[in-house]
Amino acid sequence: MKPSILVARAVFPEVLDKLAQHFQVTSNQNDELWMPAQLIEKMQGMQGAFTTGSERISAELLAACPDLKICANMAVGFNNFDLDAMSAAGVLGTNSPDVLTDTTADFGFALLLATARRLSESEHFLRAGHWSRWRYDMFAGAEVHGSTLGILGMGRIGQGIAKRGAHGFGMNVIYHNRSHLDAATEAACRARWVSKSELLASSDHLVLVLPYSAQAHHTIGVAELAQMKCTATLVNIARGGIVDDAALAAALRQGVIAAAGLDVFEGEPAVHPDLLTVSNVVLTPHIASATQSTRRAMAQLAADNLIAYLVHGKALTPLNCKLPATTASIK
Ligand code: 8YV
Repeated sequence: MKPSILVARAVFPEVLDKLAQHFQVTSNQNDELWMPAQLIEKMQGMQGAFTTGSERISAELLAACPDLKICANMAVGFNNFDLDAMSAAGVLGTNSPDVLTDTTADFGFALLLATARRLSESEHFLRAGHWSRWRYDMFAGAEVHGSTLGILGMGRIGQGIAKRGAHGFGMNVIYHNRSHLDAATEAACRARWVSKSELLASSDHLVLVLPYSAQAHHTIGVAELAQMKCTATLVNIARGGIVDDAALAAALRQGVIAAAGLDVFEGEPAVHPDLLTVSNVVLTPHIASATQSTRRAMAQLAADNLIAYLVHGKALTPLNCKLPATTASIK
C-alpha cells in the first residue's frame, strides 16, 4: 500500500501529480488556513507531510501523530520545525536549500535599491497626483554604487548578495557571521569579516540574511539601530522577529536611520501598524523567493525529499541527520 502524505498548502498541480504516483495524497488546493489543532487532525495516519514555513511542527503535534516519519519544508528556513522534538520523535525534517539562493539574493538587492532610491515613496507620490514639477532635491536618496554594503549572516544567500554588490555595484562589502568564511570564498565575494559593532557603524546599507532562532530574536533593536549611520538603509529578507519592528518604526520616524526595506515581519502576515504609517519604508509580503521557476523548484525539491525518504530511504536535504538512513530502519 502506498504511504499516506498530507500536502498542507496549495501547490503546483504537477507537483501533486508527481506525489500521487507514489503516495495516497491528501491535499489542500483550496489553501485553507488550519489552526494547529486542525493540522494535527489532518495529519492523523500520515507518514509524510509537505509543509511550508507557515505550518508549525511542534512537540505537541509530533506526540499526536505517531505515524509521521518526515516533514518536507518548501522553504530553506525551518524555524517552523521544532527540530529537537522531531529528532526525539524519529521524524526527519528536510528543507529546500540552493534552488532559491540566487533568486532570493536578486530580491535582496532589489529591495536594497528600492529602499535606497525611494522607489515606493516616489511612486505613491506620483500616483497620488502630487507631481507638479521637477525639484533639485525631490526624492534624493542614498548612493548605492561605491558605498559600503554590510551583510549580517553570510550563508549562501548572503554570499550571493555580496557578489552582486561587489562585482555589480563596486561596493565595499563587509560582513558579520559567527564564523569567518574561508579565504577563497571571501575573495570570491570580495568581502571582509568585521565585528557586529563595526558592521552596524560602517554600513551604508545593511542586509539581514541570518536564520531565525531564539538567540537571533531582536538582533536589531533600539541599541543596534542607534549604532547605525543616520543615512543608512536596513533591509530584512531573513525572518520576522530578527528585527524589533516597533523599534524600527520609531527609528524611521525619528530619523535614527534613513530608510528600511522589509520582506518579513514579526507575526506576519500581520504588519506592525506603525510600519504602515511611516513613508521611508518599502514593504513586501515575504516574496523574496517568488519567481515562477524558483517556487516550482522549491516545491519539486520538497516533493523529491518525500519520495527519496519514504520510497527510497534516503532524503536529499536532511536537517536532522542522526535519523535512520534506510527504509528498512525507518520506524
Ligand atoms: C518561503 C522562505 O517562501 O525559503 C524560505 O525560508 O522564507 C521563503 O522562500 C516561505 O518560507 C514559504 O515556505
